[in-house]
Parts: sequence; C-alpha cells; structure tokens
Amino acid sequence: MHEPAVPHLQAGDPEIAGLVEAEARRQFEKIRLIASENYVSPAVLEATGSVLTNKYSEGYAGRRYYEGQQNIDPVERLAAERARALFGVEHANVQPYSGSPANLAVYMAFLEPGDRVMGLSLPMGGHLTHGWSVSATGKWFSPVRYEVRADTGRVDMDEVRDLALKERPKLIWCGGTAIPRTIDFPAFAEIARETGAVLAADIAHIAGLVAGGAHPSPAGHADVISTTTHKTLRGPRGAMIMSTAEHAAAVDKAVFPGLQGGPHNHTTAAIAVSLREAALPGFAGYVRQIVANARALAAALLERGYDLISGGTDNHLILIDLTNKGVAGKPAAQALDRAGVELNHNAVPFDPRKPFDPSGLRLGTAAITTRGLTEERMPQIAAWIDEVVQAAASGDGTVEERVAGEIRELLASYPMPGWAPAP
Ligand code: DSN
Repeated sequence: MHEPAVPHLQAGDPEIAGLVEAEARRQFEKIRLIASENYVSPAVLEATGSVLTNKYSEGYAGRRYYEGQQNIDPVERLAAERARALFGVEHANVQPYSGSPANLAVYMAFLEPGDRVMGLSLPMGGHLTHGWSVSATGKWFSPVRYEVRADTGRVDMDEVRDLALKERPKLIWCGGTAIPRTIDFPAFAEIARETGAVLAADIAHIAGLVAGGAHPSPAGHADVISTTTHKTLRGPRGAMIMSTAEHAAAVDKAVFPGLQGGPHNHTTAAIAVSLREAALPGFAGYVRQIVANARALAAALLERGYDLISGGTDNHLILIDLTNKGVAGKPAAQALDRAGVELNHNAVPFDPRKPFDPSGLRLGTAAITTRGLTEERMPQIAAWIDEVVQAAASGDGTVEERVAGEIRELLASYPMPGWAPAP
C-alpha cells in the first residue's frame, strides 16, 4: 500500500506500477546502508508527484520568462527562505537539478575554463566534480588534488595548506562522498583566505547533520556551499547552492541562464517541504541518532576485526577496507545485497585495485535511522555483515537466503514512510 496511493498508475500502466510496487517492497525488506540514500516522507512524495511538474518557470521569482507564476513564485521563495533560515546563510538558490549540476554552476560562477581547482582526490573520498580526470571539471579546468594521510586516513590540513600555497588554486573544494570524519571548515577557510581562493563546501552527504546540529556548519566559513537535498537531509532528489550575499548574483546567473533551463517546480516544492521538516524539533534527534547508529555499527565492526578507514566515524558514514578479509568490495557487496544488506563497493585510500572492482565497502546509517533502528540493533547488523562477508570470502552462498529471511523478519516491525505491505 502506497502512501500517497497510486490507483491511476495501477490502472493505467500496470507494468510500471508493478515495478514501483516491487521497488517499494525491496526498500521495505532490505537493510539499506547506501550512505547517500534515505526514505522521504509521504508529504515529500506528494509534493514530488504534484501538478507543479506541469509548469515552466525559467528565471527567478518576480523575473520569469513565462506567465502564470502566481503559485510557483511563492513556492520557490518559501524554499529559498527556509534554506536560508535552516543553514544560516544569506543566499540560497534552490534550482539546481542535482549535485553535479550544482557543482558545475559553482565553477561557472567563479572560474574561467582552464583555471586551477583543488579538491580531495576521488579515491580518497572526494567527488567526481571536484576536478577528477574523467569529469568535465577535470577536463575543462586544471585540477590539483589533496589526499588523506596513509597512517590516519584523514585529511592533514598542513598538507592542504602547503599544496594550496604551491599551486594557488582559484577554487578549493572541501567535502566529498566517502569522508567518515568531521570536516574542518574553519581551517579550510583560513587556507582559502591565505591563498586568495574561493572556498566551496560540498555538504551533500552531511547536509542533514549540519541542519540538525550533528556536524559543524560551513556557514560563515565557506564562500559557497553546495548540497544535494536527498541524503541525510531527507528531501527529494535535487540540490541547492548557498552563499554569502556578495556571491548571490554570480551563483544565480551561473545556474540560470548559465547552465539550466526551467527549474523542476515539483522538486522545488518537495525541497521546501523537506526543509520545513528539517526545521522541526524532532529532526535534531533524528540526526543525532544517525551518528549514534554509525558509531555503534563502527564499534561492532571493529570488534569483528574490520579495518575501518580512519579507525571509525564521526558522522553517518563508514568506509571498510576488506583486504584483511580476503574478499574484494564488489563480490562482498553483491553477496550482501542477495542477503538483504544493501550498500556499495567503494575505493579506499591508496587502493591497489581498480575503481570498478575496489577493496572497500561504504556504509551509511541515514536510511535505517529513518526506519527507527537504534544502537541496540547495530551489533546484529554487524554480525550479519560479517557472516555474509566471510561466506563470500570462502565461496559459500548458503547463508545468504537465511540472513535475508532474518532481516525481513526484523524489518517487518519497522515502518517505512511511503509504503506498507498489504494487511
Ligand atoms: N552518488 C553520490 C554518492 O553516492 O555519494 C555522490 O554523487
């Protein structure tokens, strides 16, 4: 049973309806540990599925290229106002289609093609759009990359400073996709000031933690902040760029007309809804629980001999190097998926293996926390992971079905927003 219900889809396109139903059941029955995913509320789903999708709105509120914006302008104004209030920033652009276009707009706002950009290397936890070679940002700009230290698994701010002084990038990115530790925004800001660079904080993964006070905020430190809205922030798939008032015009011009056409108004409305939800008192407790769950899961994995990059976590994310377990990340992730634990294979720092067949696994606790799981359940999840990884290492496929059944049984008593099995 979907909430909101989907009777027209079921009647009009049973093939797609069947796939949506199957996906809902899959999400209900699996321990979803992909660090960038979550479950949104029925209110966010309703806004995403609303008639706002019918409207074109190129431009910004009060300055559009099409008529009929009587309701769209207030929606976009509300979303931007809520973003400014929640993150304590002077300006918010809520139009970027997703994280990569948002980051490309940051380049468009501050750089010319060929300019130097510095970011955390992708296999060290950075993002493709922070200047990695296969990305447009690595091809059209001149990238330099900082790394984590081999002995700590953490970014060393002295090394970042030395590199920035040597290379003089025009833009410095902090943040990424596989960083289990707190990002030192004040230290990055000091380096950017000293070297004359613009500091961009990509908080896509931790936006919810920042909003709820479980991670320090880049506001007041970074010149520009980009984020997706669908990870720990628990909104629809979309993105925002926030900045100081000084950079507002450059950011807006870069998003439209620089890179995009009409904003996706249904998404903007859903972003507004999720920002309202994130401002409610319960959200701070939710994000504290995400971190408590990640810490408890990390502790249970360490007890079982897992090698965690940086030795643990400060946020929602855990990165495991499986080398000492005798199995690579991809076969382990595939075995875990068959056994009802969904996560992704991931490169680890200084990984000798290839990106599509790396040594690690990446886990995050945002989605299971939305389901209501708390610390007491984490040792059991670590035990399931361990059992399946060991079986994958020895080529034993027999445990997967049993574990999947045990997981289905556990999750049956943890409701999922947006769908429930028929009574
Ligand atoms: N694909 C996102 C993630 O999984 O972290 C980043 O773009």
